[in-house]
Amino acid sequence: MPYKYSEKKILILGIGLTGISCINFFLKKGAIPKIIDESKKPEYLEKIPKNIKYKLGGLEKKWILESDLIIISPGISSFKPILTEARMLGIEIISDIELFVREVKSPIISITGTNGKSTVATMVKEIAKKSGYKVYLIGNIGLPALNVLSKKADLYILELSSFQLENIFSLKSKIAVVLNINEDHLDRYPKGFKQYKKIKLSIYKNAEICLVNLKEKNCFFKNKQKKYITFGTSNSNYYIENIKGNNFLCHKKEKIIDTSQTLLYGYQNYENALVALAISDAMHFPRNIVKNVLKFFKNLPHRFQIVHKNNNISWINDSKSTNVSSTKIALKNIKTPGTIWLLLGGDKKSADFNILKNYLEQLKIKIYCFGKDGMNIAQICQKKSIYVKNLKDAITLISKQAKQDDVILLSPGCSSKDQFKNFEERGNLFIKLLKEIN
Ligand code: UMA
Repeated sequence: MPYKYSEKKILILGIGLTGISCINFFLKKGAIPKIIDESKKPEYLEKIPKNIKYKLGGLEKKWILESDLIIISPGISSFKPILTEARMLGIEIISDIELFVREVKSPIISITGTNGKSTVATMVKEIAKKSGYKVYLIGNIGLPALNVLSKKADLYILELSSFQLENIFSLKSKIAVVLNINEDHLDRYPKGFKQYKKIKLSIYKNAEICLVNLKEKNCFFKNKQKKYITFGTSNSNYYIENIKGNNFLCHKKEKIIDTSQTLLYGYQNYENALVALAISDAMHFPRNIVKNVLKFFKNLPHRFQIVHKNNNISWINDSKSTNVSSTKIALKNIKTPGTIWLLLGGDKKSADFNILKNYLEQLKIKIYCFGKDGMNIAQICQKKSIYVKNLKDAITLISKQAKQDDVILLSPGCSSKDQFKNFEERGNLFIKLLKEIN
């Protein structure tokens, strides 16, 4: 039975990419929603069609409590007291992804994890496309799922954040994977990491095939009724084997890809490619296509990308590092006799940066901490840290001191929202500043 929206009182929370995609969806369904935003000047205000009523500057209680159905944008916490009250009154609160999955028939591959989502999802999309599929990669990657509803598709790849997963109830993935779960977004979850983890693992609910990371305890998931494929450890179905310093992506004792023959950079990208391989096999994509795509796959922008090399000084843009574990991963990849100049800081979202302390103490490193939590982060390894106001000040200082074999790494471990629009703007500024110097 198709869902009927036209007779419902519908309210959308958040005038962003998601909110606008929801308005368009409902108008096509013959329903006229209302929309509200806590900001007085939301970025996408002008995209609201003329016949849609909106309110700005707060979550209008009356509008919320008189609704039948509320669609919540991922950036807005589901745990706000007014939303708890609404739920208790029986008002349905769902995400745009829930609306989407109620509509589509084609298979869905769902990908979540603290780090690596976009890379794995993009790898799989490229492989699917080359295998002849009409495929869309949607969700947290930046393309709202509802925007592709009118297009014909054989397959959807859904990149899902924990924010989106909070309000998805009918997702039935052909394949679901949790890549990893590390501390992130703790400022969002009243019950802390446990709650974040539970929400991430909810991606496996109703999935036909669960792809499970055996290397990470946080990712363990078991349900007797389900079909599993495992990855991450030597006794998994898919694993990485190191033979004489070379890393091979393997499946059941067979070496499939020699990573030294690829353009992949950073161990985390071998792990990402391994998951893409596992998904591709489960989808029966031809192996020769899989191998070819992964061989030529380059790191996505702002994800541990070498953006400049001069006088044997490397500049790495890892602006997508928005949590402390991704900074640790980036540091682990750098093997140099020189000094690492780390740019760290922004909004740490209540994360505990002390987990880096021992590690930083062992490294030949100088840390420039900037942004909202820069001062606080500089305390964890005081002797090696210096607080600066912003990226520009840091780069000016570093450029005067960096020598041959040094690596300048922007891997902030924090959200960029305190000083930038998003991580892309932060990474682009890093590139602009280094180009001015070099
Ligand atoms: N707003 C409020 N109250 C709040 C928070 C936000 O009213 O407490 C309003 C803002 O004023 C703004 C609107 O909500 O006008 C924005 O909504 P949004 O933050 O949900 O942003 P969208 O533009 O709809 O983008 C969202 C995702 N944003 C977030 O999850 C924060 C995008 O992920 C996603 O690409 C897009 O939908 C399409 O699906 C971005 C992201 O930062 C990339 N994701 C996080 C991450 O990757 O770590 C989870």
